Amino acid sequence: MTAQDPKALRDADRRHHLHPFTDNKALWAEGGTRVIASAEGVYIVEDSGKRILDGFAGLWCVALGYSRTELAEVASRQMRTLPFYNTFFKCTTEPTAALARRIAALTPPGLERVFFANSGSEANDTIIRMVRIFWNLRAKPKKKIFIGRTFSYHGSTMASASLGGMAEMHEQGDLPLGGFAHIEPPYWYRFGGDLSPEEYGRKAARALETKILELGADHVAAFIGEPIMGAGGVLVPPESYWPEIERICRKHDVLLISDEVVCGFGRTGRWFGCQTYGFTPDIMTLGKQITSGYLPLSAVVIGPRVAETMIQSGGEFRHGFTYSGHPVTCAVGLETIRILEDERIVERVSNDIGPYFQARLHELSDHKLVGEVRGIGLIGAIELVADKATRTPFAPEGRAGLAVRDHCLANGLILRATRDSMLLSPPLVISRGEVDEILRITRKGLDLAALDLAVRRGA
Ligand code: PXG
Repeated sequence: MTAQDPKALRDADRRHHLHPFTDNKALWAEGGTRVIASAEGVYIVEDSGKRILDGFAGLWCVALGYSRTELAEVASRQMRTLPFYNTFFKCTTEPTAALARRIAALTPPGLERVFFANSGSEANDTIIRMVRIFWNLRAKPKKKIFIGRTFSYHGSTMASASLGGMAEMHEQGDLPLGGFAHIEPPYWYRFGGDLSPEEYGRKAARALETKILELGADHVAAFIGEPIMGAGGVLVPPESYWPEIERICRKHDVLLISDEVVCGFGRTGRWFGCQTYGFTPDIMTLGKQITSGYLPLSAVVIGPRVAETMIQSGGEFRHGFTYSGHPVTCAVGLETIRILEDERIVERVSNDIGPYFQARLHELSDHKLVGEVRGIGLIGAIELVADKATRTPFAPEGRAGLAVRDHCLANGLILRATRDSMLLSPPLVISRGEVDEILRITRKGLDLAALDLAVRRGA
């Protein structure tokens, strides 16, 4: 089986590969997998040679695009110097310690201690364990419950999927586990009614206080949220939301966790989403763009309260992964940060390409399928509705989104559909011309989907 033998390759995939987040039966009935053979800049290339603009940065991760040979060179050099060593038995490696120091310098003051893992899911699992240890050490062993939000995604392990609020995920594996609760997300367009965004932001935040009081503050360990909810639909909170969440967490002595797996490393125009929204978490989850997606790496960044309690109390932290602080992934993380800094990419997202992308995206508001356009920096969503005046969603939910997605793909653009919101998070290095191409294809996809939907409705 070689790259020249596409049929054998697809056959191997069909017989032996169980795909994540996929209906593995329908997949083959619907024509099977597409083989991505290579990539260049912001484009992926299928084995047929077809080039597709990746409006989704792989899976929210390929910040620097696909052609950064510096990252490959750093990985290769590190593999030849020290391909692996563990960080368990009083050992460290140069890239591991150096990356911990870089992350501590970039994150808000006080968040200075870094634990490494391989995925966002593992990092969030780690946080659950860590927070439980923290409250036990603080002699508040009843503080165990985590509060998350409906629609949110924090990972796929049993515990991180319990933190998340996706009902379809909870249906599988009898989730959530005990000790997890959820509140409404700040989704003004869907739930805001007649309230202004700012009024609604405060109301959505106060759902946290209501839940804390219902459970009893002495039972609530932490609240977790993404600054902007990504996979759940790019839910951009009103400005009033996070300051109120922070106030409520402090008032009730509930730890505040910012899951920055999607928002981190420049996506929103600051290094981290919590900086964009002006709050200081006790703990942060980092992943994805930390290596521009070139290798799997995640990190938990721990603020002074939790870090000092855990460290000063002494005793072993009986938790870790074989590849925690892997020298090759950490070297690639360091190089990613170097490039982001040297090329002033985060500033560019804030001052130049981000505002340009948002302005062009908002031009789609005039389309008859588009109820709301929302976003900041290089993250955005276009929400489709059946009736703009009444914000009535399509029924059944999801069909319109898939129609737009499929038309865009056929015309050379990848974007993602969550319910009927089209999500975009292109590589941070995207050019204005490539943004124009995203918008040209998206408008075409919307026009074609509108025709399909009109036919189905018999219009
Ligand atoms: N937190 C957030 C906010 C995420 O978006 C995770 C944690 C888990 O990371 P790992 O590395 O364990 O996957 C994520 C992951 C999608 C999609 O379709 C999004 C993610 C993963 C898979 C699919 O948007 N986000």
